Amino acid sequence: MAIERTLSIIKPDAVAKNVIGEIYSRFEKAGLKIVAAKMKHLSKAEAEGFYAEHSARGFFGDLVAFMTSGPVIIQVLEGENAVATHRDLMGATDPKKAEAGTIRADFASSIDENAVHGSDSTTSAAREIAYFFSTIELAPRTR
Ligand code: IDP
Repeated sequence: MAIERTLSIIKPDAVAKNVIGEIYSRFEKAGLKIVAAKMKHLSKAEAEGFYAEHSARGFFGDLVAFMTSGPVIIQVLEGENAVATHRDLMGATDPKKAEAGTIRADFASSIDENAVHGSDSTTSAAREIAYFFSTIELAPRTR
């Protein structure tokens, strides 16, 4: 199996609910390593740039307002099939449709405030990781 990296964001609703540790614990139990991480309060321009592919959608303004409503925790996760493993842990975009035991089923309240983001492909992951982390922040681990 391929070792991949993926970008994860714990969104403002989950940070406000004080479940950062609970979510990190799920990553670790699934064999995903946190190889880079930061807390950040996104600017409007940063949120708009990150979600640029959704700029024509009706929910774009609300999405940007939500993502800038409080601090987020952004991390790079590494492991076997990290993109799919992480998407499985997250559950469906709409928490009402998310499988029991997933992060969104347990911590998200609506499709607008759905607790976490995860890259949907290795191509997106490469773009999203580079959007938030510099090369030096992504230095390979020696132990
Ligand atoms: P994902 O986060 O599960 O990958 P995407 O389709 O990439 O889902 O959408 C990005 C984010 O935009 C979602 O996590 C959600 O917060 C928001 N979003 C997506 N679809 C809707 C919608 O129909 N109404 C409101 N917000 C939405």
